Amino acid sequence: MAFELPKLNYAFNALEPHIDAKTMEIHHGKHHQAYVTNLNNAIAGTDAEKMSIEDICKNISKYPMPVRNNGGGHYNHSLFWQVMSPNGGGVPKNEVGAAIEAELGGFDKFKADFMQAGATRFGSGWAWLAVKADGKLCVCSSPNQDNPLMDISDCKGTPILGMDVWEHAYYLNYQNRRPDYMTAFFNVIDWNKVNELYLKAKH
Ligand code: MN3
Repeated sequence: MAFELPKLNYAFNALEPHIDAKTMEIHHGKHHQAYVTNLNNAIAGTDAEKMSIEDICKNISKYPMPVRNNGGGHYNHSLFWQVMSPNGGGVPKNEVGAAIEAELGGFDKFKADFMQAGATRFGSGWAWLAVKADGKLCVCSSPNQDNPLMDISDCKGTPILGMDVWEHAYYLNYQNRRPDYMTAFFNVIDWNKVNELYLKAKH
């Protein structure tokens, strides 16, 4: 069973004005689709065809670079679409919100650290909120399409929130203003979904 491009739960224009429809359409239909197509080509005829994308990421050191880049691209974007919503934004009042207060110094400190992770990621990559093996939250970033699930990652854990800071995620609307895009991203974060992923990752 080949990997497939997941459908979005909302229209391309649903995240406007924070993320514009054209960016969403190209990002999902062209960029993510290319990761899926290239991943399927890279694993054709190998055991990875029978594995979940999570298990491929966890064992990524065993695979050649095209699997790392495109498998990461598929996993990362699949998460990215899910953690955004037209009804998103605000400050979480649920379990993950409590954990951010207790473990990351409060929401404002978390937001500053998360945006700093995205701002200081030179070139292309991702900022992450992840649950570490000890069940505690951490904020980090990764280059290219790497992610905290990968065995080669500097920061390891289960990602529950990912922010794409590749230029293709924001350039049409924000040009070089990555900080403006990151500020806008906070207006579409679906904290209900992040909480769902948090509770699942804790067990
Ligand atoms: Mn992207």
